Amino acid sequence: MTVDEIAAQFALHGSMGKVEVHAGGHINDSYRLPNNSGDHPDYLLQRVNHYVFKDVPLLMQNMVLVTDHVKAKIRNDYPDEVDRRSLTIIPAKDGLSYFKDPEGNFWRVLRFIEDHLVFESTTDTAIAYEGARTFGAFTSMLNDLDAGKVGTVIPDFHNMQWRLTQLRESIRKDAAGRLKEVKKEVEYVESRAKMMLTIHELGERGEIPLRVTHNDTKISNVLFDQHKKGLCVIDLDTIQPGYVTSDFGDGIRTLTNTGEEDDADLDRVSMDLDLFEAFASGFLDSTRDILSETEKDALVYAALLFPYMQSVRFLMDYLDGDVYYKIKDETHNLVRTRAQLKLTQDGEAKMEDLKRIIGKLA
Ligand code: GN1
Ligand code: MG
Repeated sequence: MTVDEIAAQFALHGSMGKVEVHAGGHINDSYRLPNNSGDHPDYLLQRVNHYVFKDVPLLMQNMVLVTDHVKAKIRNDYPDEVDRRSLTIIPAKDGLSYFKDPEGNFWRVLRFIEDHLVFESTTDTAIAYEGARTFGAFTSMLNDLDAGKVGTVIPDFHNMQWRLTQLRESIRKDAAGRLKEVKKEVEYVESRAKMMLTIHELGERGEIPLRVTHNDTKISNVLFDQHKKGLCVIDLDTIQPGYVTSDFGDGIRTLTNTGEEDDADLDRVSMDLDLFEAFASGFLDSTRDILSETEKDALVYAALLFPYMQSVRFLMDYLDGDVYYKIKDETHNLVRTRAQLKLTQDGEAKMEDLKRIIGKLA
């Protein structure tokens, strides 16, 4: 089927212009459907990657539940801007939230949010603050949505215990014969394993609650308005039950790094304390009233856990022979592992500062 034929399966209003490829995102494919009728919106058509997301109907069920919940809150605070501050899922003509084509691909349509800005990364603390505040507001709006009603899209996604078990399995198999190159990295990972299970254990003991979490809180998953104020959280694919530390920790991991996620020059990789403070401040300004003291105390561990968990995931993929992440060349996963370990080590060296900043803000 052509993209136009697929678009025609959805309950769209107006008359659609020529389909345009919409850049951004490493996992799904997106197309913008411009509307020639001025009184109807443009749409965003997306093919959801069903290799990464094994149960797309469940994913879409979560997305409907969460967007309905969030919309009801936004309608209260911003009655005129509901469609700009939350995602709108446009159903298929048969009423389902997705369309499955004859080849087995899953498609969905969202209302396109006009005049937005996206930041792939930033060194501007005001943008960092706004992004974090917007993610935190999302967490807050979902505070009263029972996590038991939301399905698990990727089992054990942020389960550190399971990630370590998987890594040890990959070490044992040494499928790609690369273990000899990563002895130092494995040693470091093992030396920190106990500390990195702190959050997992708090969760197991029920001391931090399961919430509905986003699980991919990079700054490019917030849309901003023209005044650089946060508008709307996007990319709801990984929403599932989790701990608040996931959304804080992955935000810190992606935002505060002064280098790249896969920087080969480790001297460039460090945790920027001003960006850390800006992110923590924005996140806590919108979650302070809903988080427990134990959750707040756990945030500082999340700042180390997420670079560490990401290095474990890259290291495992390197040992497995590059089966999960797309790579540029055959050292890519090793370079990524080292960069994320450097970020972990730098965070660890700054632990007292991180604690002081969170203590002051919490
Ligand atoms: C993947 O493709 P992207 O950037 O949204 C991964 C994340 C990792 C990230 C590392 C479903 O996310 O968990 O943190 O790469 N998503 C999945 O860059 O595995
Ligand atoms: Mg994503």
